[in-house]
Amino acid sequence: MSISQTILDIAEICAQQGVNRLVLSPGSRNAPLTLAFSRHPKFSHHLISDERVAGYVALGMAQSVKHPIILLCTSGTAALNFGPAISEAFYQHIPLLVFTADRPPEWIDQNDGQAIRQRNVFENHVKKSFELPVSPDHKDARWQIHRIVNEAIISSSTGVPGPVHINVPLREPLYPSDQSWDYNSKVPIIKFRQTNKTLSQKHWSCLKDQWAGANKILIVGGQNPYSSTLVAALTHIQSHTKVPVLGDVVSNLHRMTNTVRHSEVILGQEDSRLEELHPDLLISFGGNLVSKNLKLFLRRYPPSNHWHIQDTEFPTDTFQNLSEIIPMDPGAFFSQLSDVVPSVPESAWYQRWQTEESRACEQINSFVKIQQFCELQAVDIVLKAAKKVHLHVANSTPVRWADLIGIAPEIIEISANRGTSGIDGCTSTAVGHALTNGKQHLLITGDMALFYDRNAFWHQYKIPNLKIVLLNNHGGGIFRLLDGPRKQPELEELFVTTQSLSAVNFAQDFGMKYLYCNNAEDLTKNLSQLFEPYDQACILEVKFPNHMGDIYQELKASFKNSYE
Ligand SMILES: Cc1ncc(C[n+]2csc(CCOP(=O)(O)OP(=O)(O)O)c2C)c(N)n1
Repeated sequence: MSISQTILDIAEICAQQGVNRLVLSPGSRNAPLTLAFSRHPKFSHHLISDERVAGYVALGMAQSVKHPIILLCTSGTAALNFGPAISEAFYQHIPLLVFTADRPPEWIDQNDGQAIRQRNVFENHVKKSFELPVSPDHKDARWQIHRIVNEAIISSSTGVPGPVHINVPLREPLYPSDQSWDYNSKVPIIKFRQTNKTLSQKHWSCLKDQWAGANKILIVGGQNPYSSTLVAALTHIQSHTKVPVLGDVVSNLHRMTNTVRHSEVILGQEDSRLEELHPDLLISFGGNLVSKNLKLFLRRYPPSNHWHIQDTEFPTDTFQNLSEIIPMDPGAFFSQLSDVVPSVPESAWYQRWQTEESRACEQINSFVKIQQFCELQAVDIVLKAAKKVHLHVANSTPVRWADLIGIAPEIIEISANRGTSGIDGCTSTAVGHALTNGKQHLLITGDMALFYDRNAFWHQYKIPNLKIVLLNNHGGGIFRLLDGPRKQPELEELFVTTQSLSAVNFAQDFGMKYLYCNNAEDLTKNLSQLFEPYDQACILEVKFPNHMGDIYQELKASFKNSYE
């Protein structure tokens, strides 16, 4: 009984294309692919039993190595569980090569086990979906399979990267017996020669005219992985033209000087003061923004022109006033823009934003200092202590507190699942990062997000370079902050969904070092312990005397009255 040579060719093509990291989940239907990949000398693999976790771990790995990671699972609901991570990868433009083993097509809807409609099952959240022919040994089928695997790899990593799905119907036998296992190094490899996009002189002169016609130009960065080219280009355009650069906490511009990082505070002011701050030319790049006030402000005060820099053909009109799509890499665009637009020695507009920034920075620091121990203060203490770490912030309030406080240049990079803002994979994504490099990784997370994704540690891999700060307010604390839910009598039961778990058993289950504190002093002490080396991940659970609800209302009010 033998496994088709074409299945081995799939692994060989991936290996020769440099796609040689695999995250797989157990099953029988996927056994031929499992063995084809894991027996290949060039492959490394991680076995993760929970497919939802496997998806997010692969996402974190792909984000870290900036290269497609292979995901593999068996047929049935196993495949559906890749869905959440695939949608996050789609919106964050992260390359994943998703293989789902499947029953032969004639068995779908025939009451056969683990048989669901997998063809195109992720079509709304992948760049491309493919289904391989069920009989892979006919010469034309082999040619088609070779071509599809090459095309899928190219599609996942070129243009705007993203997830690509290959559904693989497989007949029995699924397990080899006395078969010689040879990879055919002569498999066809299709190379894609990436070009660097730029604009014609005609387009540059149009943009130059718009630039010249604008008095108040603003550059806004949404979610973006750290890029030294982009930081260098923006630093130059800012000093050359005195145009303010607003960087959301997930824009990874924190290692740039003079960026405006407290837009949530600055734009939380009375409306009357915001009028003066609105731009007439807005230039944006990157993905989602965390700051709600910034989004509302840019929608409220539409500029005459809005350029969005992103290598894509479909418009992302987050502020409802998009006028230009510039399909270029932002780093390349801003470095070329410096050669096209005139230098400006000084600008009151630039100075105004710098003044707002330093005032807001002072304001948030003094507000945090005088509070009783709470999540906001805890995040402030943690962020000030964190040095040379890759920071991961979970959705809900942790990412919002990080955005309000701002992060220091000592933070290597920041990651957050802001593509879809789910709380279901924040821990697994950080685990994926930590499994790919020796850097120190720090995750700041809420309790719902951590316990929801506790299977992120249900595997055999030790993660000594992962440190976790758990802000345990026993439920979805964010709902105690939002005007809508906090006024409902059902708040605690139906929105906060109060929960009683603490992390002691969690840490024990997964052999982690456990630390605990419930005040600022002990937090500072425990943080130095947290960053000590251990042979497994370490978790510091932080508890709070009271809820943040009223403190947050006070904070918002302080933004409004900041000029009185
Ligand atoms: C998968 C998923 N389910 C539900 C939600 C809705 N949601 C947003 S925040 C939140 C509560 C998160 O609680 P926790 O992680 O403890 O953070 P906290 O609000 O306390 O900061 C929920 C349920 C979501 N974003 N993602």
